Amino acid sequence: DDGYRLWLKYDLIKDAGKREAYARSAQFIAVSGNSPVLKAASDELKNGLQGLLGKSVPVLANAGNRTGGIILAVTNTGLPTLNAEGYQIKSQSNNIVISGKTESAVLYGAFALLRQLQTLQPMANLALTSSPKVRYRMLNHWDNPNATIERGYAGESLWKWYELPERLDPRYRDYARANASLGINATVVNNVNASSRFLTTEYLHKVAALAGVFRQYGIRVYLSIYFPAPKTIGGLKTADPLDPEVRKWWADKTKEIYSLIPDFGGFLVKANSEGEPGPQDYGRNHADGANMLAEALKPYDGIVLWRAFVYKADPKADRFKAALEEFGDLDGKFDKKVIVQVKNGPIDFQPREPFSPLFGKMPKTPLAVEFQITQEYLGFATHMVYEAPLFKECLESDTYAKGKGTTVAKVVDGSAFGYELTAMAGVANTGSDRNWTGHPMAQANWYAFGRLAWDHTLSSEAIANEWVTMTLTTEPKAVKPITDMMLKSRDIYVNYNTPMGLSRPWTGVHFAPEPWQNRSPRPDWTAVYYHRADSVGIGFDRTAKGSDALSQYAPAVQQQWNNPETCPLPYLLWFHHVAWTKKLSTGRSLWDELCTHFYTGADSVIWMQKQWNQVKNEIDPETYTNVAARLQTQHKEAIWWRDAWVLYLQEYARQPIPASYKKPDRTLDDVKKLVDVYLMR
Ligand code: BDP
Repeated sequence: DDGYRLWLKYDLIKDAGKREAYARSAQFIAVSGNSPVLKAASDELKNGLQGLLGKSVPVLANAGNRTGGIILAVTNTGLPTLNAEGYQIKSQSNNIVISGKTESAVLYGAFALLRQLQTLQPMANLALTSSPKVRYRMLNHWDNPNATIERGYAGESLWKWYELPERLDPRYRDYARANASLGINATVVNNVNASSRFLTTEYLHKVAALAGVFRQYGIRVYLSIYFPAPKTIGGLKTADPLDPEVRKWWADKTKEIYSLIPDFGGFLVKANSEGEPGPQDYGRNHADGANMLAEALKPYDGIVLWRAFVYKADPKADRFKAALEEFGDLDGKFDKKVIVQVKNGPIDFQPREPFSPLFGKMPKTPLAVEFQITQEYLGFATHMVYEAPLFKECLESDTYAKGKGTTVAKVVDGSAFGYELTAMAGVANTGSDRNWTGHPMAQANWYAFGRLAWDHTLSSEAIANEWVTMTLTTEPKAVKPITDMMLKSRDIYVNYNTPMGLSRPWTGVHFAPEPWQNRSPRPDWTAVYYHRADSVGIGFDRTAKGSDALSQYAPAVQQQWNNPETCPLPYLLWFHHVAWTKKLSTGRSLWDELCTHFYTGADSVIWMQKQWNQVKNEIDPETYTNVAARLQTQHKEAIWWRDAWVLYLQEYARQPIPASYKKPDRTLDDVKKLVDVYLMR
């Protein structure tokens, strides 16, 4: 198995009894009309059932008096609780009726029914309803025109720009199927560090060709824009968002886009961020920039996603505070068509961050949460890190913005402040590798993001269970150990990589440990800026005595995190500079506690290897060997991380490694030499 089919495998169900029972309820598929979306739904059902049941199921235009089949119906009656994309699957007069108010809803229902079968759930007396909790469920591809992917670890871009628009790689359709199976309905096809090229007529035709494939699966295409495009491709002298000519240029360009892509989704913008130009270059603010684009989109059904990932090169500033400092005052100033897209944490997709303080602080501005699915800071495509617990940790964090229980999820899904536009974005981990994601287990992260974007109340465990059952094995005795290791994998990674609130211990490509890194064009691009180790202790003081970033949170949150005694240990060093000798709630000193995390983290990878060994006979051999080898690398690198940290920090802490742990059998210099190899050009 080369992994290409993802979780849509549709292999024959082994249990003949089950197969026959299912087959009795799936004797035909009835679908009226032949719209492309409904055709996609019935094609998927037909192919899926063929595989799962081993028999061909006819597609009829009308069920007539027949029973024992599956009926697809777009209808407005009898579905009061569903939103436009929600579906119902109901056993009715000896048929299974999949209904929804739109064609996309029915398509999602078709995938949901297949999932029932793939996970061996009963098919009798069905009464399932489900509506997505957010409206825009998006992937952000950081793909460049030259086919490279920023922070991509699974090959090149899926989009073959030089072949488009004439040749449509069959893979585009499979990509769309996979997304639709999760309910993902939006895709930004190019990097946020955007090239102007995508707004040229030449490239818009290529983008339109992709949109043509995705449309059939309920997916709209979006573009990241280069803010100065009116200059670079429009020949204007300025890109000032208040300049009438600039505004006209965007209005005309948007018109052109919609003439080629009538259901174009809108623009994603990274501006005045990490060197990308933006409205501030002209003395304007983020709202001025976003509102100009919203005005251009006004005649159409598109939106602007304006990113809040900003931090100025101020040597005295705390980067943690930057986004709220720039965006807080703009609350209420954005056009109705604008969503501000906020990374889950205040810094930058670290293995563990507290939630971004923007959530809860911008009641009048719809905020989307942006997660990173690609494992830029999570061991690339080599380390196994199941990300659902990371996503959930953020979504379930309590902002206390409107009293207890105002979770980030409720801010994002609009229930807290009544946002009209709601969105969740994930930076994609897909690429041209045959198995899409490089690490076979990383497919689960794409899956988990999509499922949570649809319904953030699903548990990490339920999602892992589904994914393993659909993708790797239906054997319960194998599903359990794999799910176990997935659920623990994120904490294991954090333990050897950035425990207790450490962050950003690397520079460059974000691969090798470099906690000693102290030279860079700006201080917040060094590692020492973040951990602040000295002879007394370690950690970033963000209390009132330090940067006071904590004051950006609601009082109830501050209360918990302000005091090192009550601050949860996983966040401790995010907010406090703690003495090496300080006794913690665990009974250990800070130094001993840190060592314990580094050592247990690295040792836990051996536990993961054992879990994986156990399931050898239940897993496809190619996948088994692939993952086993990656776990070997992961173990080697986990020890590398551990050694780098303990040897480096020991120079400040001047404490022995706890007696229960074996001292590293190399010196700090040895580790540094190893890291240097990865930094060579
Ligand atoms: C950082 C990545 C960088 C992205 C940036 C962003 O290292 O490649 O361009 O985020 O989100 O984590 O804009």
